[in-house]
Amino acid sequence: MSTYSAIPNDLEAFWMPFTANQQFKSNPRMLVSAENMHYKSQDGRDILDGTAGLWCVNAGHKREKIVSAIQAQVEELDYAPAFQMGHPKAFTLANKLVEITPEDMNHVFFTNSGSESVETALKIAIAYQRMRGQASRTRLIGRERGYHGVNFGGISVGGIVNNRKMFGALLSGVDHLPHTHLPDLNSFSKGQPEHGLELANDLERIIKLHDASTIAAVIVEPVSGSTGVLIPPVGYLERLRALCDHYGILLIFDEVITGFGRLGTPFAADYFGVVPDIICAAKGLTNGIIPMGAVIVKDEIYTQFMTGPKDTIELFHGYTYSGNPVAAAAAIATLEVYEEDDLFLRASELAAHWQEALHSLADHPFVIDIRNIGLIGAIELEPIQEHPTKRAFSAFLRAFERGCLIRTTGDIIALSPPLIINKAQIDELVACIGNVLSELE
Ligand code: PXG
Ligand code: PLP
Repeated sequence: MSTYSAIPNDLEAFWMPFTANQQFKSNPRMLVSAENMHYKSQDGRDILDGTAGLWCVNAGHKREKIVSAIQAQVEELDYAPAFQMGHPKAFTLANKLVEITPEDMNHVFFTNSGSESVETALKIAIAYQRMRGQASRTRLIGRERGYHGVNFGGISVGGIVNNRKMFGALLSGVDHLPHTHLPDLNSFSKGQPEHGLELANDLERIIKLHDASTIAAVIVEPVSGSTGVLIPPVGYLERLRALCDHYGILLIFDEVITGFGRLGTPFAADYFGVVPDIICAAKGLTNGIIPMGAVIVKDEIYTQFMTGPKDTIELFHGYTYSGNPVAAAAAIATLEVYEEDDLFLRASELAAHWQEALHSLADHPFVIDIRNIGLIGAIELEPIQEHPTKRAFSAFLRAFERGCLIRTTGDIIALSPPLIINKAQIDELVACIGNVLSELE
């Protein structure tokens, strides 16, 4: 058969995820290599990475330490069965990880993606309630506009209509909090918006409808990413935490995007000073290089499972690749890089510059909102009448032509560069977007 070619001559076989396949295949955009802050496109151009891949390459591309850890691991132990067998690196990684998680969150279940972390967290929550004698607590509460991956649990608690409407009845026993986007009150907010704390009280309405004794958990992204960067109003997460405590409901933070330094702290839980019962992580755990996710739980949850007979499996759940040796080696090296380069502080060092640079675009054509937190930013554009998403997607294409990788969702440009970005590169990214906005129709 054919040998590898950097230029595939037939694009049909690969059904691309979350992509307009027909459009892409008629005019493909290929990346062929990457280093530090840049991709190289197939036509040889350097592309400034404004999105850390898909919010995952937090330490920048081709980090030598991570590359060699992976190479060495493949040579030493390629695979080990995940069930009823162990290998040292999965334990080393779990220990290393709990050093940077909030206090009292010292137990880790490994998965292979954010979507799997979400399914795992939801299952643990329901099983935990049963284990502690609250078997009637089976309902799961998500939020409008939430993104929790693409598996059935995740799209059920998620709140993005296009991700849900094609896939039938989804999980039963799910309800949703309202989203927190209040453009009339909060547009052009810098950091946490002022208005909207009371939206957390909607949990009490849901509790009145279903009764607290039927609710296992609430799952939210501390900062919603995929839906176009929705930042929690001041006091909102604190209020959710207080209500969950009061009613015996577990609080799950889906930190797939916010974990590993995106806000200038290890996790968003640290940034907001609100500690959930369960954290879902993925992406930055291995710097995006090898698929891996993790679910971190409070000691109390793990301990509850460890009370039964010693020879019985406590949780009937796991993946062939849970704690995979190569992924574990990549994650250990990644955590070392974050530590050595102080990357968890980086977003807070850059936050003020990032905020000023982004908000300098406020007067550009079609800009209806700009919002930012840590090293996350969003520029919301006025949609073209009857053609939502078109204007932002055209910005994405133009930015790529001009040498910058941005992400768009709906008519929102979402930005999340690698944490190694410097101020000059922030200015370059923002200038690129400014030029693109001026060209838009
Ligand atoms: N939860 C959250 C909060 C996420 O952001 C997932 C779960 C699912 O992770 P996996 O690894 O299964 O994709 C995510 C993923 C984008 C974008 O540009 C966001 C994600 C994935 C791809 C693109 O908005 N988030
Ligand atoms: N489907 C079949 C038929 C399987 O045997 C397995 C795992 O053994 C799976 C799905 C689940 O695969 P994974 O553990 O990689 O999620």
